[in-house]
Amino acid sequence: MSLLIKNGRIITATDDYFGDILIDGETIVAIGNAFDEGDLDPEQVIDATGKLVFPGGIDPHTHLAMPFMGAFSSDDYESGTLAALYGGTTTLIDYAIQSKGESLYSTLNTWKQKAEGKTYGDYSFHIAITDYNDDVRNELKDIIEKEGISSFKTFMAYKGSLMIDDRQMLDIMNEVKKFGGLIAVHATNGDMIDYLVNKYVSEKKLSPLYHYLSQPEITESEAAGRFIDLAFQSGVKAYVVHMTCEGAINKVRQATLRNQNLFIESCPQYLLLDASLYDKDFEGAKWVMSPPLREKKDQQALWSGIQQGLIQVIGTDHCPFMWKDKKKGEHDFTKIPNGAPGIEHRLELLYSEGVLKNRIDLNKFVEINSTNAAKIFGLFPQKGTIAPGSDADLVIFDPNKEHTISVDTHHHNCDYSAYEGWKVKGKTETVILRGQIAIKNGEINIEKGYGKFLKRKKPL
Ligand code: DUC
Ligand code: ZN
Ligand code: ZN
Repeated sequence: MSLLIKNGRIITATDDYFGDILIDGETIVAIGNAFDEGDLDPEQVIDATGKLVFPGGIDPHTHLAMPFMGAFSSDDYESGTLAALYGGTTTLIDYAIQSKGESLYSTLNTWKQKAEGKTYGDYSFHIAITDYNDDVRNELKDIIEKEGISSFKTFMAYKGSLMIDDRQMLDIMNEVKKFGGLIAVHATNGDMIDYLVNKYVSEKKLSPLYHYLSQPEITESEAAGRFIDLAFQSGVKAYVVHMTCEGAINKVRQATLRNQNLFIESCPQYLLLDASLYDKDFEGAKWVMSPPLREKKDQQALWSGIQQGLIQVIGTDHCPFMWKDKKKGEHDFTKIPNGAPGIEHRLELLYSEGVLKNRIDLNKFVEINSTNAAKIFGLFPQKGTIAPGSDADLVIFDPNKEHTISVDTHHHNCDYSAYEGWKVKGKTETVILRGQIAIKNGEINIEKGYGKFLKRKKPL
């Protein structure tokens, strides 16, 4: 199919101009000015006058259909990729979590099976290594070079389940470095948190507020600093997921004094929501996530971190749980499954709260929503930009349309919204995925299963 998008304001990480985009099949074939439709004879034409045209969003941090803390995250690959598309995210990179005793190949196959035939949007996986041993070490080369999984996640917290120790971390780093891969980390100090959780439980302090109090800022700044030092020592490319606070950003700022391949991600919830939500008694469980929401001063530090280039990526850590699952922790915060929904709202929140409030410009908006993730995770230039030869993954965005985020209108399979009642200006109008009009007029136009697994290259 050929498709011509006319008169849009095209925004990439570096450019901002008016033009026409010609798509043939799955690929952008030409960009120009005032293309003559008669000569091109496209099968479809979209007039994007007055609209912004962005590269499709890439969310490199999601948890779909994940078994966790006695429940399953409530979006699977069908509903999760659908909600993502409605919000302008055309590609996501989900976390395949190794179970104890399992090989990395088995982990990858298990998660591929969950996704296969179900997805609307394109997808890949990072593998989270939770049980490291010689057999796992020996799999790393093939997983990177043959399977196209070039990033691995490690946990410095969730003691007793997901957490690994520093010695294991260093060995993983050194092995992954040999093959050009990247190590991502959930950087909070598992022992400190475990100590504080036990203290509050023994004092019968069991409301969601104590989830927050058991993960103070220093648990994150300490672990982030330690991880950054370990990564520097090994020389591996390193990525800290969901950074939330000033103390951790300051560790990143210090590391810029030395030449290190270090990338940082934060999430909309840490930029926009704060810990006062834990004062709402059990309703605070809606925002029980790890790390927890922080303070206003941390939001300011994160926005500054984006402006200063210390934070390169905004993902969502989308990990929704139904309220009935959250209620398992009604009398004990340690039983509240950690996570919240957000995959659909990333672009509109960052546009409304970021661009329109002059915290970021349009180029930075594209950088943090799409281009940098594509570069860091080995998808660029197939994904993450608008250029001839790139996949035709495009968002046509109405900068003036106002709407209110609500459980009544979101596409997440979750019975509450983390942003209920939040008013935003700017809305994804049309979404194109590999040349197909996927979302138009609020309707999905592609079949389930259209989304494809992406083998990734090594990080740039
Ligand atoms: N944090 C969450 O809140 N949920 C999933 C995993 C994580 O690290
Ligand atoms: Zn995490
Ligand atoms: Zn996560």
